[in-house]
Parts: sequence; structure tokens; C-alpha cells
Amino acid sequence: MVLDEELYCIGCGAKIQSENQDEIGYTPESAIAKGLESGELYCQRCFKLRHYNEIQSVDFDDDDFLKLLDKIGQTNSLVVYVIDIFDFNGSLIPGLQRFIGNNPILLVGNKMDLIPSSINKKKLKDWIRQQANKAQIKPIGIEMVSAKTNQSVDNLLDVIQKNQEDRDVYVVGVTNVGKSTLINQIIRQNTGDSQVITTSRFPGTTLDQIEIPLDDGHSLIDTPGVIHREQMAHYLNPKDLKYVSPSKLIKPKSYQLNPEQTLFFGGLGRFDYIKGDSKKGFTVYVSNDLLVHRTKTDNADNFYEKHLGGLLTPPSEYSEDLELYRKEFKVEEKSDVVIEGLGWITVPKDTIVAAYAPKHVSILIRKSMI
Ligand SMILES: Nc1nc2c(ncn2[C@@H]2O[C@H](COP(=O)(O)OP(=O)(O)OP(=O)(O)O)[C@@H](O)[C@H]2O)c(=O)[nH]1
Ligand SMILES: [Mg+2]
Repeated sequence: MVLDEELYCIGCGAKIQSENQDEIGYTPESAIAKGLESGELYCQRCFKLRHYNEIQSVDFDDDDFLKLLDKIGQTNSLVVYVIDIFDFNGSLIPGLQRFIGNNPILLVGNKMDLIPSSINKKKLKDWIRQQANKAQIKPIGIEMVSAKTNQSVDNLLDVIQKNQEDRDVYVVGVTNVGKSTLINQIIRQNTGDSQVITTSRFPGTTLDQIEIPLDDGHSLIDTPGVIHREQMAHYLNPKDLKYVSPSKLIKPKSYQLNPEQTLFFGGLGRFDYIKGDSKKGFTVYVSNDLLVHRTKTDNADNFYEKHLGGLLTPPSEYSEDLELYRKEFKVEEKSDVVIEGLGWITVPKDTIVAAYAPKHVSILIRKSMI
């Protein structure tokens, strides 16, 4: 079938084609006809994702996404920059300000539903502001939401409207932070239609820009996520990803540790209590599905070698990229040692500790958020 008009998948934005199964936008002819009839045209990849949660890898070029971002610089728009509050560094788009030119940025910290109530939301927001400023990003505002549970999305919409003026709204961010989930919430509030755009736990779900017309004649535009190599998600196979990225409210786990004890977070992270008083309280905030295993530091290297991929999983498959590196901290006030994308450990003052993470993932320390 030769398409006489250009059609786009409403799930991922890809241009629909029925010639090449391995390229983006592939849709069998019968499905195109059906889609046109129902007004809901999805490509085959979206169909499989939506119905079977099955990811079909496609060839696409990172550079195309960056070119798309670069185009925003030539428009007059409001940029809504979505980050994952579990992975600030992994959420950074290097050179964002340069790409978007003089357009204002509204920063949105997403996935608040995962944060236990013991965490001070104001401290978390202040920390995000500091981190953003450090990365040369000067947002006009910061909003904390949960796109998944709809928490504070109303409020975000008000703020967007107040700042929109006579402009389109671009939603940008690295892959997997929840841009499409957020836009789906907005569509649902406006039209009642749910889950129009395809979302998934796999990075690289949205493939091209998707324009949603707004009442005021402007558009709300979803964009494909920029691939950021520091995101843990790029080093894990789909099955492992399920255990690592928290999907439900995190239940903090408390441990009384003595010096020279070690905690493993599956095989992807490690924490050593090196020096300090006996029986100190440490609290671990990671996905409830990730097994935390305690052992003696003395034996930890052996233990890791022996049990990696078995007791210490994920990863279920070894890859060089997952080799752990170590970072040591002298903790003078109650702090969080953060392994980006995995979670954090609240550490009492007057201790020396070390954390380990796959070599592309950042480890950092911040004032405790409690
Ligand atoms: N817990 C939680 N999960 C969320 C939230 N928003 C999105 N997610 C999950 O994060 C994953 C990625 O969501 P998407 O909306 O596809 O992310 P995206 O930013 O559009 O990703 P790309 O299209 O790949 O750039 C999915 O598994 C979502 O269910 C949220 O507020 N809370
Ligand atoms: Mg998306």
C-alpha cells in the first residue's frame, strides 16, 4: 500500500510505514486500515508494548532526538523539563539550555508517589533546585508531581497556564522519566480519554514528537527522551529493570550496622560501613523488589564473586558495564548516600562509609531528607 498522506502513530509519534518490519513505524496494512477507521492508529511496536508489554527494539539515531530539541530553540515556547526524582544526574540533558535558547524552563520532579511520607518534601525540592543550578539550569519554577497517580498534576497545569502566555508547550526530558505518562494525565483531564500515548518501563518508548492540540490554538508537545548513558536503565535487560526501578511507594528498610559490615543491593550496588560506633542505624530506600543482603566486609568481595547473578541479582547477566566502582565518604552530619536510579541510604553522623555502583552511575552525598 502506498500511503498518499503521511500518517503518524499516536502512541509513539513514528511515521507509519508498511514496507520494512525492522524500522520504526512499521504497521501491517490491515492494521492501518483498522486504525484509520477507529481513529486510533498505532504502529506494531506500540501495539505489542500496549497489549503484551513486549519491547521490540528498533534502530533509531540519538542525534535525531537532539536535532528535535535543537529546533525548540528557534520557537517561542514554554519548556516543561521532566526529571525523575530518583535519578537527578541521570535526568540531566547535557547542554539543555543551549538547545532551547531563551525559552523559559519549568522543572517538574516526577514520581513523587514513590517517596515515603517520612521524607521532607521541601528539603527534596530545595535539593533539586541546588542540583539544577549546579548544572546551569535556572528554572522559572519547580513542581513536584506524580504523573502516575495524578498527584499535583492539577497544580502543575495551573502553573503551566500562568506561564504559557502565547506559546506552545514542549515537554522534554531524558528517556523514561514519565513525560508521556504526564501528558496522558493531561489528555485524560481534558478529554476523558486515557492512555492515548504509549508509555512503558523501557527506555526509548516515544520515537518522534507528538502534538496534542490545546483549546487555545497552541499545542502540547511530547518528545522522545534523550538517551543519557548514566541512566542505570541502559545497562539492564528488561527483566532486571523491573526489580530496580521502584514502581510502588518505597518501604524504608532499617539496619543496625557495626563497622565492617556490608549491604548488597542485588548485584548492582553495595554499601560498606567502615568506621564509627557499633550498632548505628542506617535506613535503605530502594525498590521493594530489590533484595538487600547483609554480610561482613571482610568477605564481601568473595561473596560478590560467588553469588553475582545468583543470590545477588539483578543483574541476571554479567556485563562489563556493570562492574562496580567505589566512592568513600566521611559523614559529619546525618546524610543520604545516593546511588542514582537505585535509591539511597540514610547514614548517621560521625561515620566513614563507602558506596559502590556500576561505573556509569553517579554516587553522591546530600543532607538527609528526613
Ligand atoms: N512510580 C511512578 N512511575 C512513573 C511515573 N510516571 C511515569 N512512570 C513510569 O515510568 C516509566 C516510563 O514512563 P513514560 O511515560 O513512558 O516515560 P517517557 O519519559 O515518556 O519515556 P520515553 O518515551 O522513553 O522518553 C513507565 O513505567 C511509567 O509507568 C510516576 O509518577 N510514578
Ligand atoms: Mg514517552
